[in-house]
Amino acid sequence: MARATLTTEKSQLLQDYRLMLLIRRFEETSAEMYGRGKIGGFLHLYIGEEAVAVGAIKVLEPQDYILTHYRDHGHALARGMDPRRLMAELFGRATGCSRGKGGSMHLFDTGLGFMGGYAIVGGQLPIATGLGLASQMRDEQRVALVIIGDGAVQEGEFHESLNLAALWKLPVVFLCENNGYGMGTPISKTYSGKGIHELARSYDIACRPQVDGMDVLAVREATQEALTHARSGQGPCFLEVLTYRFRGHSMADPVEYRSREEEEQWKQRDPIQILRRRLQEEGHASVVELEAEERAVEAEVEEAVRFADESPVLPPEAIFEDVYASPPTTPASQGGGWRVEGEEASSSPQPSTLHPPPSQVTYREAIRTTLRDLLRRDDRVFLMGEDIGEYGGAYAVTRGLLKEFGPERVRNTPIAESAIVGAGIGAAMGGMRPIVEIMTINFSLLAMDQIVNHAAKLRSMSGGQIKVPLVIRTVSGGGNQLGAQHSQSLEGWYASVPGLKVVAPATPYDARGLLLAALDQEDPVLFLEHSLLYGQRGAVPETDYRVPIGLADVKRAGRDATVITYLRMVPVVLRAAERLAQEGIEVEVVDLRSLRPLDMDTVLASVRRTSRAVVVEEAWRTGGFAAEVAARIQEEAFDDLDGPVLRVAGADVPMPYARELERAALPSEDEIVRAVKSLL
Ligand SMILES: Cc1ncc(C[n+]2csc(CCOP(=O)(O)OP(=O)(O)O)c2C)c(N)n1
Repeated sequence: MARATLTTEKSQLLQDYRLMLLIRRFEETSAEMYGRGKIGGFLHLYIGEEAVAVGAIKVLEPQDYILTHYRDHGHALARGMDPRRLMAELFGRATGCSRGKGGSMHLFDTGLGFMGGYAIVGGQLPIATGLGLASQMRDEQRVALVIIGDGAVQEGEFHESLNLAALWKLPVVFLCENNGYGMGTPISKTYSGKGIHELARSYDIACRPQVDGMDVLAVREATQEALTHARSGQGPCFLEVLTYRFRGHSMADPVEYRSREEEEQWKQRDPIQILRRRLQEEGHASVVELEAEERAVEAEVEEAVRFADESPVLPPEAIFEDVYASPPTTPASQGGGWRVEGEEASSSPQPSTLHPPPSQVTYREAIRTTLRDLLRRDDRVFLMGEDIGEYGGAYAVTRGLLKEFGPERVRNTPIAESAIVGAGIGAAMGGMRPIVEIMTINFSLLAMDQIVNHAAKLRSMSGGQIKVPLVIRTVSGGGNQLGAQHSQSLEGWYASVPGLKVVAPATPYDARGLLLAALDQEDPVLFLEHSLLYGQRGAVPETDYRVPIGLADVKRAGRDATVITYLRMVPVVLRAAERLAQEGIEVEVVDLRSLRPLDMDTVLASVRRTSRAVVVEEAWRTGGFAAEVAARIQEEAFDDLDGPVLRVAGADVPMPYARELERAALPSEDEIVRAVKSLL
């Protein structure tokens, strides 16, 4: 028995030694390749910290997840990533682990549960929390190990994520590589507390403070304990591991902020030398054996360089691949309209039959009923947001759903927008179909990093490996005297982001159809609602119909001018069109319904027939989405136009409170009527 333990220990220690050495040689070679111009961008080396990656990652189970930061080469190698694919990624080659689209800071290998390197400090924390949530909800026994630097602990996302993980007892292990510095600022100048682990303790999270990160066995033992704790359903664990990077923050760093003596002191505790000594002193390996390992590692890294060097780069047209996962929305210039898989594209300029006579359900009820249907039919669907439970949502959309589905599937969250969206992203990556609610688009700015830098980009950065089927519901626009911080229309910002889909239903029928379509997507969808539409009534079939994402709708036919609009401005424009009709002017009203993808085919077909275009939106005029639509019309249909493309938009002011002033800041029927007449 003792003999078996010794053998196991020997082979494990030798494996650790070899892996740490592989990381060291890989990094030294990367630095050399960087110097030769083979590697671009930043390059953050892991030299000195090898024991942390190997100690922590080797004890994970194959099903566990790892998320880390931009100093990720060591973590990827420790998880078993092929050094050839890693070097090829640094070289920007098609054979790289992220097809050359991620680079050094964004390594991915979902087959290994390696869910990415993230270059936004702290950005991976809420996502790891979401993966933990998915694991818990699916009863999978998977732990998410999330590695951060000490620099991340002052980010809001750190606190939001620790709190959420602790509240919901999620199987997450937070590992902080405390190497004493952010880029060049020591932690003593950025953190006023006593020890980083105290932050975790304040959320009642089990902690292991000050683990010796230069000793692979100490890291291994601490991580093992943390994993057992997390896997047993007791909630997250926090490890603070003390380590040191022997090189600069990146290759560009001359390291002028710390003394050579300090560096020398740490180098005395070189983790590879510590392990080498132990292997020799305890009789696990002879010098001959160790040298054989060293030669093998040398050869492996050389082979990685050769492989990377000989690998091709993706062709330029491949930049358009991996942006969206769902194929549905391809420009159907061949056939008109935008197409959803299995749906016929509509090229009809006729008003659709989609807006039946006023009756049955409100816009709010249409959304609520659809959420209920989705929850009933698919176990993967769950709702998450502030006050969506007992309170029923700030706009009462989710009222009653908690009672029917319980707190697991209708989850009240803390007021923590970043964690809500990030956890949604992680849960989506982990196989769930989350629908998260952000009370208003104004508050989405607190989650903008998660929406724009993460949800939208993960697929591309991972070379097509990650899918984020997340729906984010939120309310846009004004008209309720809620002042500047609750009333803006910011969707144009999101509509400019590749990787996101943005939809904006104006009718109960479109709301149900677009929500059902949104849940079919494998991509993140921002689903916009408007508080002044919630009471609007319309007929809504209970069937499973879809309103294709990326398909506009002609809400009124006309020959004299086209007015293009969306969301709350649709009924306003329709009323203006009614008035114009009384004067014999027939306006065609195109409701975009989707801002991204944008159905320019329907817009252009209409404009080509009427020769006149006005774009109406509630958002600020400068840089608004109407500017994009107007630019596209003049680029693509200039010769068909009888006049300039006009815009009627919100005033360029923060939304004022007083009823009369708010009215003055929003587009009015009168302005729309005037704009159309000015073209005739
Ligand atoms: C949100 C954000 N702010 C700033 C930066 C720039 N930046 C990159 S690395 C870094 C220091 C991070 O230090 P730490 O988390 O301790 O990790 P380490 O580099 O020491 O491994 C900073 C400020 C960034 N990438 N993201």
